[in-house]
Amino acid sequence: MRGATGAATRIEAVRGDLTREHVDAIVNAANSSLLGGGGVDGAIHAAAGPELLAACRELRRTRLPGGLPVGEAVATGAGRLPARWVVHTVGPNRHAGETDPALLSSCFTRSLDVAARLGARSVAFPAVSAGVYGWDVHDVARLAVAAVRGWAATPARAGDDTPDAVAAGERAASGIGLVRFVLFSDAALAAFEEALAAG
Ligand code: AR6
Repeated sequence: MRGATGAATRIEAVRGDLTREHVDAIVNAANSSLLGGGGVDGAIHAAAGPELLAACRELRRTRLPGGLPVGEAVATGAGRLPARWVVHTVGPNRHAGETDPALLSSCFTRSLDVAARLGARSVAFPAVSAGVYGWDVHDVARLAVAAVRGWAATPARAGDDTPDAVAAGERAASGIGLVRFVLFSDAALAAFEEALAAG
């Protein structure tokens, strides 16, 4: 059960292509430049069209001249995608020595914070960092499921206006009723199903 609304957040895993998801927000496994790349990032930019890259360039010019830090998240529109928004996050790159699991958990919780603030009701994630960035998909699945469950379960604390409490208030007031992990392979799907079944 989640916070003040008492509504449950459904968490599920499916096999599929994130670019075809009809949810309010899809999450992009981007890099700090936000200017595109391979993997799911490349697929999202290809399917969304030039509007997405233009929005990312604008973010770099205005709010993020130094790029998006690892573990953080930021939203743009979604161009031609069926989703309304793309939430861009940057996973830790194991090949660059970024092995702190808290950074990967943060990708999921910060993305949900951003999506909640937009008013999204459904959010779809890929297996952030499980491709080019070299994390074991089982580790990603465990961390992702725990992070989303923790996010959905954290209650707001009335009268507390610290940044953590404000974020908790946004979580509690959020209408995110569905979080879907969209996996590109049977092996990745199995890893997420195992993590979900582990309660
Ligand atoms: N739908 C769902 N999942 C997908 C799709 C898709 N269309 N395409 C790939 N995946 P990766 P990372 C899976 O490499 O490890 C980029 O160049 C893929 O099988 O996309 O966070 C960025 O610009 C894997 O399980 O992201 C960064 O430089 C998962 O998505 C870097 O790669 C994530 O793999 C980020 O690396």
